[in-house]
Amino acid sequence: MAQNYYQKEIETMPREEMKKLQSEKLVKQVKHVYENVPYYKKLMDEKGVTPDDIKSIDDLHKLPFLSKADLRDAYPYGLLAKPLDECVRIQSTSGTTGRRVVAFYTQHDIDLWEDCCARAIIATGSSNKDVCQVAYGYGLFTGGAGLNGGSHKVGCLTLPMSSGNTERQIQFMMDLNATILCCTPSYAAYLAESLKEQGYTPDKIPLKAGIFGAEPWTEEMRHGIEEALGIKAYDIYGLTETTGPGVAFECSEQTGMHVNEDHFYAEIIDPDTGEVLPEGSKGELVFTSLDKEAFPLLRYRTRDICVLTRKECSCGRTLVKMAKPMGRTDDMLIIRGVNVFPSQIETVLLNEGYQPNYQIVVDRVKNTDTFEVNVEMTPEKFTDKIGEIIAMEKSLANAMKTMLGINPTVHLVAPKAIARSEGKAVRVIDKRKLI
Ligand code: DLL
Repeated sequence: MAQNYYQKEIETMPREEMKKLQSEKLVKQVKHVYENVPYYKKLMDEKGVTPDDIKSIDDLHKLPFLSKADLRDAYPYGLLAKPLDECVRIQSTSGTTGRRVVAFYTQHDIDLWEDCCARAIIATGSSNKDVCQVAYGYGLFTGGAGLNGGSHKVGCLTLPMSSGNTERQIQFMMDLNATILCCTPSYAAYLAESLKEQGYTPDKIPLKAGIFGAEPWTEEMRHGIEEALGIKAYDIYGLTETTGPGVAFECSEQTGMHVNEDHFYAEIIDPDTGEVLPEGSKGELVFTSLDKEAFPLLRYRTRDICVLTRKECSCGRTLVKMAKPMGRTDDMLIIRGVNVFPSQIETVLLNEGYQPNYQIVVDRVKNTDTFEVNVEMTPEKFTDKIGEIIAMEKSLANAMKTMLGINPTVHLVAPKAIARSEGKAVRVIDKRKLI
């Protein structure tokens, strides 16, 4: 297959040249952050490192890490490196109170982010002749905005559908002959099922490629979607803290995602010791924004477990490749594309006068995540009146929806009904087998 690149010079840059480019950017970036972000300057001072110690990308390991806890501490402006009047946008994670991450962008940051998404779109063999249906959520979530911007850059006719409203998605897909679909893999699978139910066979579906990410998905799921829609399905990775989707993207080889490493330098570390691990080792993925202006995180610990490889790729790109994330070092779940921490459920329960005796059960039925929370009634709240139980379940589910942004089904169970564990409580039963 003839290879298409959006920014060929960068995407196929020889290793040594890339290292030089990264080094130049890093030296400038560390100075920018040191001078403009007192929070990070303090971390560097505590570690006894100054911008003068950073002469090339080989010195990166001298810098301190940043974690989600730092983002929380510094919320909302503590890691901002540009005056607010130079910022043009915020985006935010799907998480909520306490865990919310707010990322700021200058126009330059938006531009480089959209370039990354454009690289991902072009890598699927698409061009300005294509019609790109963006069915990721628009709004604070980065999925819609990122792919929308990338699609504009490529010059595709962009359908800014946002997520949900399956009937309308199908109507526009068919009437406007959408050729690229961007959404979460679970929504792609759901759309595929709905299309089938309406009698559309793959040969009647105009799509040729899908760009799916924001949550873990398996090779089996990929094959299922590819077959059902008659397309090639490409993975895309990213996180709000670094920009959003497009930090890494898949090419026609479909053996991992090329990291846009001229903007985001990737390291794999031992999550326990922080030691940088050699290529091919499994560990925690860490990113450094090399040229973002407003929210330039250095050595940000993603908590995603991953492997990096520099094996030659048949697509001609020299950008380092990351494997599909293989899990997380924390307890974050991704349910219907939304990041959920068990501690958020706990907070709701305590706020609502329950004890934190609960169990989350997640499954995937007909390609949609189910999300149930079993909660013990306290002796004080105990009742056997069905009407009261239903009202209490509804009210708890509403409180959880407010906290999480997605709706669980809450089941109240009798006090002491949830098995007590002798060791760590088993809070989550995830039956989805995503890895
Ligand atoms: O999910 C950004 C995104 C939007 C990526 C659209 C791809 C497509 P957050 O909500 O901040 O940002 O969640 C980031 O999602 O640390 C991973 O754990 C997970 N994740 C993202 N992409 C993938 C993927 C967006 N392709 C967190 N495979 C990350 C597995 C993924 N996990």
